Amino acid sequence: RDYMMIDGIPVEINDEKNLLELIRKAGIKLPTFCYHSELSIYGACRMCMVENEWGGLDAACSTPPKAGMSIKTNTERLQKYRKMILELLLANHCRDCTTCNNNGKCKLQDLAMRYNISRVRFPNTASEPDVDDSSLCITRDRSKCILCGDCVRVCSEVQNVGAIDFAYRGSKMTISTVFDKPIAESDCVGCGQCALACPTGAIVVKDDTRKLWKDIYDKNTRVSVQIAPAVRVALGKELGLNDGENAIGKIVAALRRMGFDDIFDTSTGADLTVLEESAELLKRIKEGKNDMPLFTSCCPAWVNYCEKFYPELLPHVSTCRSPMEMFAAVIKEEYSTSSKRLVHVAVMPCTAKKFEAAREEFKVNGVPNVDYVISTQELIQMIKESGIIFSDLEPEAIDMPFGTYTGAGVIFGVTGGVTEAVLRRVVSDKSATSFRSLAYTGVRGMKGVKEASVMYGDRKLRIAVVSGLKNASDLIEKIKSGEHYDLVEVMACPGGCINGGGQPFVQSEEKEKRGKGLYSADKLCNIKSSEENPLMMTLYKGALKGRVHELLHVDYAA
Ligand code: HC0
Ligand code: SF4
Repeated sequence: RDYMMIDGIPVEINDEKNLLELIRKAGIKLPTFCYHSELSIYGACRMCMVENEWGGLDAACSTPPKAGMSIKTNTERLQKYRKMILELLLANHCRDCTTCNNNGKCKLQDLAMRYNISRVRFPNTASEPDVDDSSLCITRDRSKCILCGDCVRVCSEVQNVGAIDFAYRGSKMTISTVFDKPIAESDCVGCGQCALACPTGAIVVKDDTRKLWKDIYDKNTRVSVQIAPAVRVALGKELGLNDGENAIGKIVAALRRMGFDDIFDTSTGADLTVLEESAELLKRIKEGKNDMPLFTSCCPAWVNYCEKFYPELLPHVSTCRSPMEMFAAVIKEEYSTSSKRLVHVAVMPCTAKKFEAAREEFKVNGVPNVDYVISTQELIQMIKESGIIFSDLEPEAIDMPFGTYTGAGVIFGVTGGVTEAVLRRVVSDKSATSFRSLAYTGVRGMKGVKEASVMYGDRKLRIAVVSGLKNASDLIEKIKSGEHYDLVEVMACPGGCINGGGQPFVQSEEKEKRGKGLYSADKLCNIKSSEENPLMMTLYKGALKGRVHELLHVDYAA
C-alpha cells in the first residue's frame, strides 16, 4: 500500500488522479474555483496551492500523489496567499452580494467568508454590470466573471457545443460568444451546465419567479402546476432534508400553501410518452424504413443540439412531445372551460425546458401550453420567500383527476430511465422478475455511454443510452460509420435530468444519491408499467380520442 503525509497524517493513496482528490478524501476542504472532477485541469485559480517539504508551492489539482510525499495544506504562507488571491478577485468584482441573483450560492462569497476577508487592500476596479439577457434559459453578467473558465470547458468538453470561449488577452480577457453576439444568437442549446459550473453570479438560471408570483396572487387566474421527476430528489438538501431524499409529498404541500390551484406530477405525462414512444418504436421497426435508430425527443437541449449540429438526423428523432408538453396539452384541454384565465406551470430540473415551452410548436392560438417553467433552484427560492419550513411540512398527495402515475414515469429523471420505461412496455413478460432483470441489462448507472440489448419476439433490440452531448455526438459518429441501434436515449445533462442545469449544484457522489432516490421512488409505486396506469385508458377514451396526433406529437423535422 502507498501512503503520503498530509499535514503530518499518513493518508493511503488509491486511484486518486491528483493531490486535491486525496486531500479532500482526508477530510480537508481545500478551496478551488476552477476544479471540476469531470473537466480537464485548468489550474488557473491557484487557490488549491499546497506547500511541499522543500517549502515550494504546488497546485494540488495538477500534481499527482506519490508515495512518500509530504505536504501541508494550511500554513501561514498559504493562508496569506489565499487571502491575497481572494482580495485581488474581490477588488475587481461587484460586491453587491445582497442583490445578486447568486446570493448565498456563490463560491467567491463563500470563500471570502471562510477566509474572514473583512477588507480589501486594493482599489475597487469592478466594471459596470454587463448583462446578456437574450437567452430564455440563462442570464450572463460578465462583470461578475472571475475567468475560471469552468463554463468554457463544460460547454466544449462535456457538451461539445463551444458556444462560449475566452476572448482577448491580459487585462481585457473575457468570456465571449463568436463575434460577441448575444448568447441567444450563438450555438448555445440552453442546457444550463455552464450556470451549474459557474462559481459566481456570472451565469445564472433565468429567473421567472417574479412574473409567476403575480399570476399566483391574481384571483382571476387558475394556476396549475406539474412537477418533473428529478425535482423531488434534488431540492431537499437546500431545505433541510438529505440530497436524494424523495420530497414529492412535501413539494405538493408547499405548492398548495403557496397558492397553486391544481398540482400534478410530470410522471403522469411520462406514462403517456412511454405509450406513444413504444408504439412509434415498434411501428418503425415493423416498417423497416430508413429512419432507425429512433432517438428519444424528451430532452429539449438535445433537440436543440440536433437541430443545430445534426439537422439531417431530425427524421430519426421521435415525434413524441416531451412528457412536460404532452401533459400540458392534456391539462389545458381539461380546464379549457374554466371561467378563469388559465396559467400552467412546470417545475423542472432543466433550463432548456424554458426554451421548449416557448417553441411555436407548443402554442395554441399564440398561447403556450406551458406558461412558465420554473427550475428547481427557482422553486427553492419561492419556498424560502414564502417562509414555509419545508422540513416540517406534512406530505400531501397530488390532485385528481390526474393523480396516478407509475414507477416507469418516475425513473424518467435519471439516465436510462426512459429506455427502461419503454422496455417495460414492450416486453411480453410483465412479471416482477422480468422487470427486475431489465434493470440489469445495462441501462442503469451514471456512466455517460451505456449499451443494452433486449429480446423483442425473435428480434434482438440494440439500445444505446447516452448523457452529455459530447457522448451523444461521439455515438452519432459511430452510427454514421455503420453501427446499428434500434433505440438511442439522449439526455444532454451528464447523468440525466437529476443533474439538470436548473438543479442545485452537487458533487458527483451526491448525483448518484439522486438517481438512487428515483429508483427507490419507483420501488414504492405499486404500478410499474405505464400501460397499467388506469388514467391512461380514461384519457385515450376521452380527451385524447381522435386527437392523439394533435395533442401528443410534434414534428421537429418539418
Ligand atoms: Fe426530465 Fe422529462 S425526465 S426531460 O429529465 O422525458 O427536465 O425530471 O420532466 O418532459 O418526465 C426534465 C426530469 C422531465 C420531460 C419527464 C422526460
Ligand atoms: Fe454551453 Fe449549455 Fe451554457 Fe449554452 S447553456 S453556453 S450550450 S453550457
